Amino acid sequence: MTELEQSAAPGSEWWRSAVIYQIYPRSFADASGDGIGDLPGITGRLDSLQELGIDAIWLSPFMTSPQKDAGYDVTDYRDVDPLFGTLADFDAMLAAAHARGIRVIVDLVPNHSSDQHVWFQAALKAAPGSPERARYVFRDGKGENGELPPNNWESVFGGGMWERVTEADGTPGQWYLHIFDATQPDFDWTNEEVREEFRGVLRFWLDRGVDGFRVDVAHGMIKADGLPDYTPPADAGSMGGVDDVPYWGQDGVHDIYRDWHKVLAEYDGDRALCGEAWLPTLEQTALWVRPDEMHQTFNFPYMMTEWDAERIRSVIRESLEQFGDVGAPSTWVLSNHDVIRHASRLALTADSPQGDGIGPLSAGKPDQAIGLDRARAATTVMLALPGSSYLYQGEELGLPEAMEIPDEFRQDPTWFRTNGERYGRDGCRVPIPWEADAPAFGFNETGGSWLPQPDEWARFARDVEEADAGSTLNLYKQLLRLRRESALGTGSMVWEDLGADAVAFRRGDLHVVANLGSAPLELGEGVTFVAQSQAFEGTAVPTDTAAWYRKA
Ligand code: ISL
Repeated sequence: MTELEQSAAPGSEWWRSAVIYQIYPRSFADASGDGIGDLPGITGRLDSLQELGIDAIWLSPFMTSPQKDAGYDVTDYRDVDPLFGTLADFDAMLAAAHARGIRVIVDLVPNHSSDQHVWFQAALKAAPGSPERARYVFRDGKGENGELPPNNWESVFGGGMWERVTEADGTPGQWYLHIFDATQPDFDWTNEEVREEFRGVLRFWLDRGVDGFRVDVAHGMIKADGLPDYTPPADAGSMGGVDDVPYWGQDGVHDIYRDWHKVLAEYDGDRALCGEAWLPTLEQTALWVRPDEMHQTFNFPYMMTEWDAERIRSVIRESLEQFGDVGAPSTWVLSNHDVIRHASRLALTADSPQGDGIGPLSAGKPDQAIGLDRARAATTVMLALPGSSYLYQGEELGLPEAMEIPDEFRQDPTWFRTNGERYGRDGCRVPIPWEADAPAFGFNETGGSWLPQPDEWARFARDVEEADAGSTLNLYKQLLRLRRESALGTGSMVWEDLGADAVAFRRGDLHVVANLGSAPLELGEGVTFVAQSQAFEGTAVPTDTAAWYRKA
């Protein structure tokens, strides 16, 4: 590698450099004690997030929902589900966050609603061809009596993408499309009524004062004309194939975001849209953040990069290029509520691929110590990169994936739709530990927890880690403080060549290195360490370790 300088696209808006902490409301803090987290629980724990040193929070959905997909199945986009509290609780949480200088982004789920949404219920009662059906994707089936689905698409959660309805007169009827669970019918976004409804939803939350939206399935809202058959290539993996997939990344989605961009621009304070668009290449991903579209989009190619120095260097380099070309910041993310926690994922082997979750019977479970070392090193690199970083609740504690959840507790629709062939995502969604000696590790006062917490999580509890100078929590706090002091979220970086097994670059006079090789990496004389992903003596960086340092 030669000396190559790369910059984050310039601009002063907060979202270009913010560290945004994802709260999964069910599993963060439970004030009501019913075993499911809630908004008052979040309000009560905001001080901990302020101490952590993040800039903003993103809340996964808390709107009214029958919870068939943990809230990603909404019945009322303008209200809070009683499980999580009330609109007044939301306002109180928002005010309390703002009072601490923490911005708030809410999750918006526009690709599909719940099947319990009034619009879908009306569509079921209405006739084929009616305006009620036209808000969703209803089609006649194939075959002599319409008994076959309209095409061969397969749901992300397993099984087919179509469900047949029974018409009002009791006869088997049309089919409706659902990219995800059958309880999550897709809207028809070519319908102006749907567009107008969501402009209203955006305004509802913007008027309440939210700083932006994380937009669910931002690559799926438009389907190719004629809904042609499509079979993903066998090696597509979790990122999908690179070919033209008729339900992902269709050109028409961009018109929707250009429209939303204008809605947000009517408001003060740099409100932002962040797209959840799983695209296999960075070139495609960057299309979501052209200047008149979204402000950020998740960098999933970065998140999915395995623990390999060459691949990590190259995905960082390409991210800065591709996002920079359209004037957007790159985002960086290592964990969220859909993937195996990175403290486990980064130690997976080819025998235990990522994507299906890990459960009691999974082969080749990751080594926890190696996973945690790598996770801490990966975060130490990530928080030094120019751009905006996303953290997922619990990663600041070094939480591993919960791998031993008994089957009877599982709730992810993936588990049910594949008859247990894929464990799904429950393992990264377990309520997080706050106090080692409290009921449910301080998640609430009753000890209830919608997914069981592993006993070993006592050692990851926040109070234990607060008291331990070498804990993952104190590493995160230190990195976030230094990142803020040195404004690392903006500006340029210069790549350094410290060998094939290193990821190394410089931010001004601050050097960053991660050693992914099997031998220690000697940095030589005159080095002063500012941060180490795990403590070591001398100037040789151990395997699976990262550091920030200055040179004499
Ligand atoms: O597109 C994919 C693979 O190519 C999927 O990973 C998909 O984009 C992803 O599962 C979407 O996730 C989001 O929407 C789901 C919800 O279950 C997830 O929790 C949410 O993050 C349906 O709303």
